[in-house]
Amino acid sequence: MDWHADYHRYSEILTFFQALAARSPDLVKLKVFGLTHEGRFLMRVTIGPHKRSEDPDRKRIWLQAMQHAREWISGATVQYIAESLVNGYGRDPAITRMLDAVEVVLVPVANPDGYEYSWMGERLWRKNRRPIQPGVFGVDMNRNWPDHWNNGGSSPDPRSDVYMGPFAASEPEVQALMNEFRATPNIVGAIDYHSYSQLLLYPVGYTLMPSVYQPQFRELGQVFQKAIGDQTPFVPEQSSQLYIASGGAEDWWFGDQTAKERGGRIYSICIELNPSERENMVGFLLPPSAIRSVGEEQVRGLMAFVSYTLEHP
Ligand code: 0X9
Ligand code: ZN
Repeated sequence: MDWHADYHRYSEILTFFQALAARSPDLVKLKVFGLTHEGRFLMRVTIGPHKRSEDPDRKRIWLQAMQHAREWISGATVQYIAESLVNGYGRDPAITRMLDAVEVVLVPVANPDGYEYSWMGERLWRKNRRPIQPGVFGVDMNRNWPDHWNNGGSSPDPRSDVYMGPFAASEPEVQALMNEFRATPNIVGAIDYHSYSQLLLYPVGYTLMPSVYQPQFRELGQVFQKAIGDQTPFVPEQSSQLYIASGGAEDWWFGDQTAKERGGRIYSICIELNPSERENMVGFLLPPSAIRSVGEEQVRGLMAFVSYTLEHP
C-alpha cells in the first residue's frame, strides 16, 4: 500500500513513525513529550545521525504541523518530508549534507484531539477539544502562544474559531510544545505548516510594523520559491499583511522572550500549503492525490530554507 496516497488517523500516524524509527534506528528517534487534554500522546520525531547529537553545538530545525485540526495536508506533508529525509540520507548528497549540518526535530501532529475530531465529528474543526463551557469546546492553539497574546486578531468568545483561551499558554498542548522547544538546544529555524493559500508568512503577525529581519525574510521567500518552482507560486509576506493575528507560534518562536533566552533570533515562518485559493472552505479538502506533489515541493522548499538559515546566521 502507498502510504502517501491517503490521509490517516492519528494512531496510524504514530505507527508510521514507529516503523520509520524501527527501520532506521541510527537516524530516527521518537519521544513522547506531553499529553493532550483528552490524554493522547504528543510526539516528536528527531531525524539525523544520532552520533552527531552529542555535539553541544549541533544546530536544529523545528518543524511542526497540524495545530489546526482540519488542515490535513500539513500532517501528510511532514510525513512525506520525514520519509524522504530518512530514505535520502546516505543516498542523496543534498539530503545527506543537510542532515549532517542540522538535526530535524518534527512534531507531526500538534493537535491530536482536534485532528481525531475532524475525522469523527466535524471535518472542518479547527481548535483543540478542551471543554470551555457546557457544550462549548476548544481554543485556537495558534492564538494561545504567549507573545503579544490578546493583541488583536483573536477572540475572547469561547464559541469563536479564533478563541484565544482564558489566558496565554492556557492549553496543555501549547505548554508542552513550548517546554519541548525550549528544551531543544540551538534551534536556528522553525516552520509551522498550515493550509491553505500557498503563502510563506514571516513574523511578526501581531502588528503591521515590520521586524528588523524583513529584508532577510523577503530574500528567504525568493529562495524558497526558486526551490519549489514556478508551477506552484508561494507568496511571501509578513503574516500581519494577511491579517493581524496575535498569539501565533511563529511570533513566539521569533519573539523577544525566546530571543533573550537563546541569545539570538531564529528564522521562523508559517507555510500555508496548497491549494492557492484564499476564501473558499473547500481548500481544506485537498484530495489525497495531491500529497506526493506537495510533499516533493516541500522537501525542496525545506532544503532551501535550511541552506538560507545556515548561510545567514
Ligand atoms: O490564522 C492562522 O492561524 C493561520 N492561517 S490558517 O488559515 N491556517 O488558520 C495564519 C497565521 C499567520 N500568522 C498571523 N497572521 N499572525
Ligand atoms: Zn492553520
